[in-house]
Amino acid sequence: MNNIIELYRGDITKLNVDAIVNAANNSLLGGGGVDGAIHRAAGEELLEECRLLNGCATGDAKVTKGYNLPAKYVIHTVGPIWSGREDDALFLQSCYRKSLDLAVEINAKSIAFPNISTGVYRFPKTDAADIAIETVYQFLNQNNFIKKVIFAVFDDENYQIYIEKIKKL
Ligand code: AR6
Repeated sequence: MNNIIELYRGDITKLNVDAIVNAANNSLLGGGGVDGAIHRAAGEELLEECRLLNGCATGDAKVTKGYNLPAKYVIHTVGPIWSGREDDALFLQSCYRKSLDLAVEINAKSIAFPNISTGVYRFPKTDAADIAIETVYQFLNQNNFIKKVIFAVFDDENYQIYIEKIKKL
């Protein structure tokens, strides 16, 4: 498992993988944070394709091409805005799970995730990391199609959290 899961520190838009995951909002029409960075790097055509998707429910995922990105595809998922309720965790888990399912559907063997919901959406970072790692780990135990899963961490706090947790896998 250790050679499938990888930790990368930096900008997810630079990664040359089959699919990168976007932490989007329900409109899928762009925003700040990683969403803004992905739209800027992919170019205008990404927004044009997103307009055809009619948004996305929280916990769900939809795919577009990657346009000017090195990644072939962008899987847009919508994390929960942290509320403190129990279903926050279920929605976040669903983001990872549905993104992985979609990756298999589009034949993506390598996928990179940002730390969904841990920015503007304020999901506690340690809990979010537990959910992300656990969901990916479980998926990889049941499915051997995906050969590389990269956790792309951008901020110091997430980096420290992930490095500790990944060591223990
Ligand atoms: N590469 C990788 N990770 C990044 C990058 C990057 N270029 N830029 C930021 N991050 P956020 P959310 C990390 O706020 O909490 C948007 O406006 C960042 O350090 O981007 O799911 C959407 O349109 C953090 O750990 O996403 C939504 O409205 C993580 O990405 C809303 O924000 C997620 O932070 C979604 O909020």
